[in-house]
Amino acid sequence: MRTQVAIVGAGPAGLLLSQLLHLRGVDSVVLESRDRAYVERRQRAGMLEQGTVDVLRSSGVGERLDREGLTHHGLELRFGGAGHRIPLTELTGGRTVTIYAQTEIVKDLIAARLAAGGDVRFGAEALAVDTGAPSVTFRQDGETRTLDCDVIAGCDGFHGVGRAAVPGLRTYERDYPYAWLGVLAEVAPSTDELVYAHSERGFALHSLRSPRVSRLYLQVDPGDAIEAWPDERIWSELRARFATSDGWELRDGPIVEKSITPMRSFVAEPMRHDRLFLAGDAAHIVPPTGAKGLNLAISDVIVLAEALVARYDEGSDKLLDAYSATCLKRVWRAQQFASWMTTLLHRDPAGDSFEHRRQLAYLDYLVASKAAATTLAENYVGAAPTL
Ligand code: RFL
Ligand code: PHB
Repeated sequence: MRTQVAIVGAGPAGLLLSQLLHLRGVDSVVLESRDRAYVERRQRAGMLEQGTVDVLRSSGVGERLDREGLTHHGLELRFGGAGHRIPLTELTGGRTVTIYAQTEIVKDLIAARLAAGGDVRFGAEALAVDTGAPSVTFRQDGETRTLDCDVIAGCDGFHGVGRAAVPGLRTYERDYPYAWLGVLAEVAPSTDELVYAHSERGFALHSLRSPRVSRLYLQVDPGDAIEAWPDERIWSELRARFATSDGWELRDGPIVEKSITPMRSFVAEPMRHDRLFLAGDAAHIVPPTGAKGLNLAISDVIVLAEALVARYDEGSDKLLDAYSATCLKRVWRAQQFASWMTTLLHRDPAGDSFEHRRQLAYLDYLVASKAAATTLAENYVGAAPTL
């Protein structure tokens, strides 16, 4: 078997890369260890930067996104029993963010690749990558095969095999003493815009999926088992953390999915070795508070697709050689923002009251100062993807 670009992983990074290359006449094969239903159902991100929306549109997968995506012009910071709106669009020269679930992006991209005759293989687990040959050994239907290629794209997420093939990798890591319990509930959202709530009981986030489905998150202990959180306890804790002095009410409804995710910051450098290029969660993880993970994965593959096209069309390796440094600049900016926003909003489990007062002082400043609010807004909406 042979292709130009072997892509490991059918998450948003691998699928969009395959689509971008296809549109520019470059062949790829996508190898995905899970089955299609699993990758289409895996509940994750939902907040898209404008640059992400723009690239999905220009890649021919924006139709449903335009119909069903929810455009947002602001967000709410809630603390001390009151809500404060940060007018994102006003503070960023007209930029917006869009709520459209990662599951839907993945479905749209898979449908587009398959409709165009693309080779996306589910149940195909990459076992090893040879960065020099280059080739990927994978197992599908009980058979072990080798995919030869010009270039390998390691889009196989944090637990994939790509990163392990980079010798001399330098990693930077930070763990946080909290985790997120995420729930998907069949109930109309109680808010039009996202609510990031800081409270003495811990952080909570009210996000949305559609006019009838809400997505909510709760700061929990990283050691907590999901069994410790029956639905009733989740709703009562959410109610307590979102409570305002003006009687705002949280609507509840059936919880259809819930899971606990640890929080970490992680960067692996460089994002390239030989003919292997890492993209998305394979190379970096951000805590979800700043909503940057999916957007970074998309931005990596935009850079990678342009660089590969320059190589095939013009014979130039200049952009490929700059790939790692180009991506890492944006990655570190996002790391800084995500860890800042995380530590600003979460409760210190040790109950450090100095830390709590420091957070409240900064939150007061954020909503009182246009300069401070603009810093938050600019980072939240994200810069346009750059090459
Ligand atoms: P993915 O999505 O993990 O996809 C990797 C794919 O590779 C497959 N794979 C393999 N395939 C073949 N052979 C192997 N050996 C393989 N090993 C792994 C896996 O099965 C999988 O299909 O990585 P990708 O494409 O880099 O995408 C990254 C995003 O998924 C991630 O950054 C975001 O979901 C993070 N994130 C958020 N990002 C945002 O931008 N905005 C958000 O609002 C946001 N919220 C979140 C989030 C992540 C969360 N969790 C659960 C981690 C909220 C949560 C709760
Ligand atoms: C989501 O809708 O899943 C979401 C939104 C904002 C975040 C994290 C997750 O910061």
